[in-house]
Amino acid sequence: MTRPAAGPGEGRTLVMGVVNVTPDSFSDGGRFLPTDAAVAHGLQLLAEGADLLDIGGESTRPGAHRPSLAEELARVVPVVAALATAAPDAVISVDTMRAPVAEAAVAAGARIVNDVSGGLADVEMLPLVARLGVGYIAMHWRGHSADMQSRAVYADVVPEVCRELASRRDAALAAGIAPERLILDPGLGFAKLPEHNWALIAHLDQVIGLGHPVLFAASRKGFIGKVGRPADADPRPADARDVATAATSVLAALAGAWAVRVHDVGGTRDALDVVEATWAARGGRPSNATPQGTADTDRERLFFHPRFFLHGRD
Ligand code: PMM
Repeated sequence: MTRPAAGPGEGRTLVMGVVNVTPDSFSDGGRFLPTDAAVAHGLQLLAEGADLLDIGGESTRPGAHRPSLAEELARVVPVVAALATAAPDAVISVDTMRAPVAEAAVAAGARIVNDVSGGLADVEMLPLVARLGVGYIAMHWRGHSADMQSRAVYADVVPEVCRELASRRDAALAAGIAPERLILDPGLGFAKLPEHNWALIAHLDQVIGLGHPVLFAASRKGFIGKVGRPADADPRPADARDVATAATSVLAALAGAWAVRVHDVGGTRDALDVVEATWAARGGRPSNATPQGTADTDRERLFFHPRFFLHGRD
């Protein structure tokens, strides 16, 4: 698929800030569990330049067990509602695999459903999202976190992930989700060993070639903690992984990712501003590094109004 070239500052890769309202996420679990703390954190991420906020109440770290539906609703919905009220222009996505949580979060102000299962965990999810008419992020997924790493078996990871993701794309479209509202994600760290994650980073263009905007989410994951370390060394602690994460965000931006999902919004903005300044000095982005769905000519057909992208920044 050919994509239009964009001028300097146009079609930049967006920053999605993570607000985990969970007691057990590997990177920030427990820090933002009370509603007030989560809301304050979301507002802080917006102040640092987040274009979108992703609010989740279920930890998906390898081995994690699921909260009950009632628990997930109680964690997520008050935070979405409070942030939608405090920051009405903010684009909020809800990170959930459950249709009832998605429905309640959209009623509370979320505009995107981020479903790490790509519709596989809850058969009601795809028809619900189609009916609500909101954005949908479909991630590559092979099963729940409790035992997902046993499914990290690939003969050739990049084409296999692309094929499985394409089948989720087809299911989403068949359920009636509008193509311009569909975002794909290779699911780094989900049923993947470090070498699988690095192969997907190296060949992100093939995921982007599936024809939809791509969300890239490497932030603070285990394979980031291990990069450059001897095989038998402990990984870096989660909060010491942000520089390496920012390096992957730059690679994703160069490949034309639509957005990066990160914990460190300020540092990521700095890193992506370096990319933008470099493109500007060259007189514009090459067309193969222009994120799909954010170039000017694409905006007309997008559910995102440009001001959602540009609030407070341009
Ligand atoms: N990873 C996590 C949670 N949600 N959503 C998408 N779309 N893609 C991801 O890779 C993803 C996600 C796990 O990371 P966290 O515990 O730091 O939130």
